[in-house]
Order: sequence, then structure tokens, then C-alpha cells
Amino acid sequence: DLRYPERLNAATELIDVSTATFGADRPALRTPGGRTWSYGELRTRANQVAQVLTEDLGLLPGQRVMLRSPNNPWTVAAWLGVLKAGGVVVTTMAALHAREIAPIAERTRPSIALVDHRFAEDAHIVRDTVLPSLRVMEYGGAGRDDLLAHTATKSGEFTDVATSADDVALLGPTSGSTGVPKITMHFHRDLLSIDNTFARHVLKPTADDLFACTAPLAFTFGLGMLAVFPLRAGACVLLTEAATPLQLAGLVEREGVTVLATAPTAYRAILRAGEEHRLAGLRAGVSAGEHLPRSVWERLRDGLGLRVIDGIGATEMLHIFISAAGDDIRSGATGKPVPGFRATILGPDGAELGPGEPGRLGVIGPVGCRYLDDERQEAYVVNGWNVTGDIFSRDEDGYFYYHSRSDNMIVSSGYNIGGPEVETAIDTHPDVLESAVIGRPDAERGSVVCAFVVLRDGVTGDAAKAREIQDHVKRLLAPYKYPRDVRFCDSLPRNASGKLQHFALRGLVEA
Ligand code: 3SK
Repeated sequence: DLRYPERLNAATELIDVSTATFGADRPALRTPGGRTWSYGELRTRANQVAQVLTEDLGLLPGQRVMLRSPNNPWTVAAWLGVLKAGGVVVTTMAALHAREIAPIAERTRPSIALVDHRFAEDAHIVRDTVLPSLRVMEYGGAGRDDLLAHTATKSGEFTDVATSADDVALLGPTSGSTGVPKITMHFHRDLLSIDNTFARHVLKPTADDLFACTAPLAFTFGLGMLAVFPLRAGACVLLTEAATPLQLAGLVEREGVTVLATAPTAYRAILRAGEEHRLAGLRAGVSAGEHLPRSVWERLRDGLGLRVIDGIGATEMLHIFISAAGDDIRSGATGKPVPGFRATILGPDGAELGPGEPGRLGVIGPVGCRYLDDERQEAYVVNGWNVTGDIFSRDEDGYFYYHSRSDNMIVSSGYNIGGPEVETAIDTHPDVLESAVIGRPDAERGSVVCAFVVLRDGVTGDAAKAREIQDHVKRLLAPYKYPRDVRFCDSLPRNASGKLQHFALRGLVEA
């Protein structure tokens, strides 16, 4: 039963109710080698953030607060504090540059930005260039106006704003396949719905679990695995700001992690290095962000007895909606709809297709796509089905099989990268005439960004030029978006009306 009371504040459920249920002294958050925050301490900190927002910064219910920080305890406290104050969290990944945050800020118009001081510069640029009304408050620095200095003056007592279950809690940007970000809106009740579906029926966390996840809290996969699911279960979270797959495996072993959530790339890298024994203490491994190859799943099962829970989700759907866990798996299949969700395969005319026929995946569930003021809403929700942009097929028994993306989205190491955004960045290099970007299949990362580049006359396309273009893109965009493969060519394939034919380039790299 996924009905919720009319008045519902997700933060009350996640931290106040959990503190009361599991005990204020129970460990909630920790960092490798760092201090542990108990549930009681996290509740106090979140209340202090809510006090700073409402008493010092004048936040009113419904106003938006941008968060920009890596995964650390203050990020979780800030996230809960905004909800407690009745605000709406706008998430942005710390890796994004000012030019990537600016369109998000323009669309969401936050009143306040709470920003880790190490990532403040880009937030100031955004305020100075597109949103002069934005009040940027840093945290973790030494200044008198630092969020932490403000929280130190607060009692830690706060009565959460009585938001309604259908009030927006979260604005989550997602890179559009055309390069223009889309802003997904999720309600307070949605944050509990993902727990009442995927976590309750598939993951089944307990208060004895220690969670770790490589995804940023700013990405809804990370939000579920590092905040919603563990806090609702009374579990503890190990927060890491950055870790390579091998460092991650070491942390799992040293810190006693029991639930690990990451993309297939990390599992592959750990297997390749022969370090999978470090995952032996896991009760559950979750894989999302891209298709988990069967060979990776089998090696973890055979070597460790670890049956990784594979899943596909979407920022539009907040979290995972098709998954396979335990013994209910079938070779090559991603899994079945998570209880609470229905899925189907849609043909070009929108009619449902039968078993074995590939088509567009459609999903319906307690959570769905609501774009903020965006005409692309109509393309995403068709006859009630959320059309995720993935091509799948299903078999007679209701298992779903991933085929490909249906758009220009490149999924690399679990990150969604809009090809056109990378093309635009490459095209600003002074030596570039034009470019086209596609995803090239890659054994380790699923896909890598591959750029076909036409240079201006007289410029030589060599390894040094490729590196120059890569560095240029890294300066403009979050580094995970840069083209790992740069190929020079004399012209790009176009059809008679001049439209770029990305599929022809895909044929070249797949051959
Ligand atoms: O990429 C995914 O599969 C995913 C999973 C959970 C939440 C969000 C996303 C995009």
C-alpha cells in the first residue's frame, strides 16, 4: 500500500522517525578513518541547517536551495535541512563547471546555494553571470559567514515544515540527449516510494548494514543508496568523496561494508585486478547505471557467492524500476519490474509489443517523470507510460532484456552523457571545424565517448592535437564527459538534407 498521509515531510521520516525508532546513539554516517555521526547528531545538524536557512537566510517554504558538494556528512545534513525547512533541493554534481551549472540555475532559480568551500568558485561565477539574486553560502571553510559557523549558533531544535506529500522536494537535473538539461521534479512521497518498492522488496536493508556507493548524492542513484535506504532502515553509511574501484574494494574490506552500490565498471575493474576477495564481506552488491554483463555477475557469484542485484533506473523515475535479485535471474536479462512498477515494450505507434520484439521501454509506477516546465514531458510520458529512451525486449515470463539507447545519450561508467553537449564543447576549440560524438562500446566502461573531428585547413590531426582537444573539453565540462577516443576525419557523414548521420559513425566503430 503506497498511500501516504496528506501532510508528509520526507526528512521527518528519514531522520526524526528513524532516530526515534533505532536510537539517537546509533551510527548514521561515517567517513573512512573519520568520525562517526550518530542518528541524534545528524538530526541536530539537519535541524541547525534548517534554522540557518529560515532564521538567517530567510528561506520560505517552496523556495529552492542548490546544493553543490561531494559525498560527505554535511551534504546529507544540508539535504535533510532543506527539506525540513520546506525548501526544495536542487542537486548539482561537484564535478560540474560553471557553464554546466548556469543553465540549471537559470531553469530552477534557487534563492540560496549551499556549497562546499572547495567548489565555491563556480557557484560564484553562476551568481555573477546568470543569477545575481542567488545567496551563496559556503561550508567547511574558515569564514565567519560559513554555514558551519552559523550552525554552531543554533539550538538544533526545529519543527519541520508540514509539507504536503505532493509538494516538490527535489529538482534533479538530467543531461538531455540534446545537450539542454532537463529538470525532473520529485515529491516528498516519491522519496519514500523508492524505499517502499526497490529497498523493501529487493534490497531489504537492515539496521546492521553499512552502505557504500560511488555515485554522487547529487545523482538519484546515490541519493537512494547513501541517504534514503540506509536512513529509513536505521543503517550506517560510509561516505567517500572519491575512490578508484580498487580503493573502493579496499574500503569495503577494511571498513566492513555490507551493501555496495556502484556501476559495472567498478566491479569489472576489481575483477580484472584480482581483488574481488576484498568484497567477501558484502551481503549485497547493487549494480546500476548501465547493463551488467552476465560474465561479471557469474564471476562474482562463483568466486564469492555474491549475487549482484542488477537494476535499471532513471533520474526521471528517481530510482531502480527493473531489477533482478537472488535466484530470480535469467541469463542476459536485466530482470523483472520491481514490485509496485509495471513495464512494457512499445512499438513505433505506441502499441504494446509481444515477447521477443525489441522496442521502447515503457514504465508505470508510484514515481514518474515530471519535468519542470519542459515540452519534452510529452515525449517522455506517452499514454501514461514513462518512455525511458532505452530499447528493451521481454520474454514470455516477463524478464526484460536491454538492447541499446534510442537517443544520443552515451552511458559511460554509469554516467549519462549527452553527445551534443560534448560536440558543442569540442566545436569551440579554435582548430575544429565540426565534430560528431557517439558512444563506442568498451569492455571496461560499457561505452566511451568517441569524437569524430574535422579540423580546419592546415591543422594536423595527431596525438598531440587529440590531447589538446581532450584537455579543452575537460576545461569546459565535467571531466567524465571528455572524449577518450578522438578520431580525425575529412568530413562527417550527412544525409541529403544535411543532417548528421551518427548511426553511420556507430557502424565504423562497431565494425
Ligand atoms: O542509471 C540508472 O540505472 C539509475 C539507477 C538509479 C537511479 C537513477 C538512475 C539514473
